[in-house]
Amino acid sequence: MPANLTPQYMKAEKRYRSAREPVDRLDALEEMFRLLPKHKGTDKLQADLKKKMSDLRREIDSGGGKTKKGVSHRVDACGHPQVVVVGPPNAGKSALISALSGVDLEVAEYPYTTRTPAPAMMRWEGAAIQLVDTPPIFPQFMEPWVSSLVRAADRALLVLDLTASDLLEGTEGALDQLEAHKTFLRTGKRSADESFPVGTEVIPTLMIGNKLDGDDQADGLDILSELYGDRFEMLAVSAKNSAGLEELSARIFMFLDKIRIFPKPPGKKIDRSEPILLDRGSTVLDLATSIHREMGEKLKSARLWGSSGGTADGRWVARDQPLQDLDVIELEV
Ligand SMILES: Nc1nc2c(ncn2[C@@H]2O[C@H](COP(=O)(O)OP(=O)(O)OP(=O)(O)O)[C@@H](O)[C@H]2O)c(=O)[nH]1
Ligand SMILES: [Mg+2]
Repeated sequence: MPANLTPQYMKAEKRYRSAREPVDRLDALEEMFRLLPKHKGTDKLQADLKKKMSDLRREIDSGGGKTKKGVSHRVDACGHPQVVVVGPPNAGKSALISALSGVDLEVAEYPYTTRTPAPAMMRWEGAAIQLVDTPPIFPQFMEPWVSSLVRAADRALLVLDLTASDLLEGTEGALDQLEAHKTFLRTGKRSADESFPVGTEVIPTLMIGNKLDGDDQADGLDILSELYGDRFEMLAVSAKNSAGLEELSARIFMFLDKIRIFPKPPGKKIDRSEPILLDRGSTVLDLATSIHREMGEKLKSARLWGSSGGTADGRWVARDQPLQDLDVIELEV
């Protein structure tokens, strides 16, 4: 037992030992983990706590706990595109999401700062995109629900610390853990002649090299490009000094392959501040249905102001009219 455990830690441990319900035991374990000094001497204890927390979460998720309150790890995107952010510990996932979204997330220099998924909305030219922060993936350990989050998302960002001495081990470890849960990350779509184990999901992912401002980042970039250049498109950024973040925001939007449509209520002026995002190839009817199913059923026709402007602006179009990025539509029901 490491000597430098604090009285607060011992108190949390006592609470753990006397707790009966899995949720209470988990709560106490999480507090113990938070209070545990993180250094080499506590490596074994850290791993032991992580394993116990993971077992308990599994037990609670499968109905073993009396109450599931507070332990669901699903994140509702509320109709917005969802991009999940994963990677090894300390890569700067939370710092990057904070910088992109303006939401204040916990950032710290020790690993495993983030414990539960945290949504944060980023905007790119008015388009709202939900980013989801996740706990780190270690080469020997990943919260099992992280892979479910990734599989449910539209896209993923794999964030890496370009200055890390264990950059390769951390990258490979994270990819291996996800693959063990049938979740394969890569930038391009799956090609027809590839084979994966049954049930594997391929999640379109950008590789993000973070800490571009730090020492030795150039070596990290070279290593990643050489080893993963064929599998991932890579962007190098600094969450700390915002280098590359504008390009990254634009790239995330393009990567989602969405179009922005501005719905115009009849009789009102055109307002281009809050677009609705639809899949490329969507029609007027898709727009109506995305606003409300009943709206789709009742839709008669629509007026369209094209993104490129012109004399036909405000013309009547049919329900099956394909939409273009930045079109303005007035729905007639
Ligand atoms: N130099 C530099 N440091 C950064 C940058 N981004 C994050 N950091 C630092 O890296 C450490 C880890 O940042 P976090 O955002 O907590 O990393 P994380 O990936 O969310 O970590 P976990 O939640 O533990 O997985 C903190 O000390 C940050 O201040 C960056 O762009 N440059
Ligand atoms: Mg974090």
